[in-house]
Amino acid sequence: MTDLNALDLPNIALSTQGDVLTARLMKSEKRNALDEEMIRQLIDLFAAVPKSGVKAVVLCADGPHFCAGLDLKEHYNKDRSAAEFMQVCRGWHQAFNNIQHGGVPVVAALKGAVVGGGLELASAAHIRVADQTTYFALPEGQRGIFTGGGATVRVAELVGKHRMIDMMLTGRIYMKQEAMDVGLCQYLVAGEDSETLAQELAAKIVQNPSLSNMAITSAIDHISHMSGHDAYFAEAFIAGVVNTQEASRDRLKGFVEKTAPKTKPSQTPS
Ligand code: 1HE
Repeated sequence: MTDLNALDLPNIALSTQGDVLTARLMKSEKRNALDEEMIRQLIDLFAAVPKSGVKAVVLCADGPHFCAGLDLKEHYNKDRSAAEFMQVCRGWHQAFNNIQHGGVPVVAALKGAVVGGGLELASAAHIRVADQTTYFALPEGQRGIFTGGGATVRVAELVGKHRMIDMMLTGRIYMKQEAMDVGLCQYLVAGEDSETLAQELAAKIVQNPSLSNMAITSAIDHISHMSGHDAYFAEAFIAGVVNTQEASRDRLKGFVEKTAPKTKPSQTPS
């Protein structure tokens, strides 16, 4: 098992409750903008998470904003060449691929700005919970730059490429119910606390067998990029492994013996 506390993460605070790790971005003085060092820390953390025994992660941020995207000051001051920035993007891709495909569910608790690279980071999480302050934007067009952290794949998948093009061309901001409606987040809480619901969801998720969670968080995305022919084969193969796992036997027995809960809406009036 990898000890996450042994990692060198000066800007990400870690805490664990049961099987859930909370990873908090701690650069609120910069609105959690992503510089090369923060990306290095995200790469290291999410490479280690699958080997740590953690069963779900809540990704959240210190301060009023989740993440202001690319560190524009660093980018300006370094005056990078094309080749250098391409390497920066490869680091972002590595970090966010580690988040999305590590096999451990990641729930992002969002607030304030989730913009540019901040939205790229959030879209690598499996579940996004927004609060009333959360807003989503891709201000790259206005800044004279382009997305480089996977948005052309992940954000385009969430909202559709035509909406993404509009966001980048016009700087359009989505928030609240409209952000839900276009698919930027799956949950919207009434107040200004997305973390409580994110923790509740994570606590629920860790009750599933880890192999099921790994298949759900990784296989669906991989399969969606395959041809139909290959996808059916891959799905059957994964289901062959997951649906016959030892951890599912008791759950199936519970259904057969009528002790397991049924899948139907709660009787409690809302
Ligand atoms: C930053 C950054 C940053 C804040 N890089 N330093 N991202 C953007 O275009 C968003 C840029 N940021 C903003 O529009 C605003 O800062 C916020 C709306 C996020 C927050 O506003 P506010 O009033 O709460 O804070 P602030 O006073 O603007 O920022 C506080 C400090 O954080 C300030 O530094 P200070 O030294 O003056 O105290 C800001 O300069 C600093 N800060 N955001 C660097 N992004 C792989 S390609 C990805 C491409 C993109 O991500 S494009 C989107 C870039």
